[in-house]
Amino acid sequence: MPNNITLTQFIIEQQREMPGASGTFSLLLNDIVTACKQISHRVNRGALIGVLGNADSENIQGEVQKKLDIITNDIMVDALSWNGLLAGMASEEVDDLISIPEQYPKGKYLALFDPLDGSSNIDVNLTVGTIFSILRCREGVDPEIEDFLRKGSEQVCAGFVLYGPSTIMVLTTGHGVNGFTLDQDIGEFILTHPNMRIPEETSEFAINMSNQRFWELPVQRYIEECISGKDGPRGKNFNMRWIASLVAEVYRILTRGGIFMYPYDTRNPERPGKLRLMYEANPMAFIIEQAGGLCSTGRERILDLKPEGIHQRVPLVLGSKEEVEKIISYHQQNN
Ligand code: AFP
Repeated sequence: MPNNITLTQFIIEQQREMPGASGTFSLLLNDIVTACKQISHRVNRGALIGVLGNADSENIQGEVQKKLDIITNDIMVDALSWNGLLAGMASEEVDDLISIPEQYPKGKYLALFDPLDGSSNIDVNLTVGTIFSILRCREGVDPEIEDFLRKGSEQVCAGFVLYGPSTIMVLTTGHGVNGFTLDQDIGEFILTHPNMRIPEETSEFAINMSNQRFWELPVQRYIEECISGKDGPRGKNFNMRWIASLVAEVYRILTRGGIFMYPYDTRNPERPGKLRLMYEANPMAFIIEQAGGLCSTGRERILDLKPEGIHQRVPLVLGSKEEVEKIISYHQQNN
């Protein structure tokens, strides 16, 4: 491959190594890339084009939508509707499944996405991102909810794009994790972070400490031990980060290790976590595991969960292997 490998070249090369691959997947990925470039442009222009602030609507989660939540959702849907590669879509911002318009042919994949993760950060000019997950679908059918409700282990591809100081796409198709930086001058994503691996050991955690009183004992114990630092049972000092943007937290963990938690909390038994299985936990779990980390609810592997609803929420613990294993063991000891 040439020195400056574009994302398209990379995917085509990967497909050539897979016997029987038809090449349609690289076309689908191209359309996701096009959508994310458009989103990157809108996010970057911000106040100059009047896209900041709230819209007058709520999503199915009861959260007030930002104008950019709606704009970015429309960009994704428009970019992916026409190509004949998808059988259907689902978005964190849309209550129902999204059908492919009648005038277009249907394909063999399903796309699920959170078009603008961390959007509460948008008005304060912090990092946001787009998360996506691709599943295979029975061919020639109008997909029903059951076609979407598949375990994360069945994903064929997952990725996210980070709109930060640089725009970076992180991608897995089940053969490791690679990162591509958008070269704004030529409009192409270039492979800049090949074969990303999470350091196994770390001393950095990310959790929303304002929820501490609602956590279960295993998480209370883990955080208490981290905070007691050198003098505590861990015998070392820990650092803490909280960006309130999953894409940014996961990118940091991929780069320098660490652990992220949005654990089960006792506020509402109907809502066992904050983050959504299909749009956030599953794609991030696929990426994290492919980079050598672990991803769990604290009790079960995320990729093994049988989804019960398209907008289902789950507790999420992800990051460096040793730390996630420790939290899982604290949950086991507490049972
Ligand atoms: P928004 O997209 O509504 O900003 O939520 C972001 C998010 O789903 C995830 O990216 C963060 O990790 C988490 O929520 C932040 O939650 P807190 O608001 O509790 O800090």
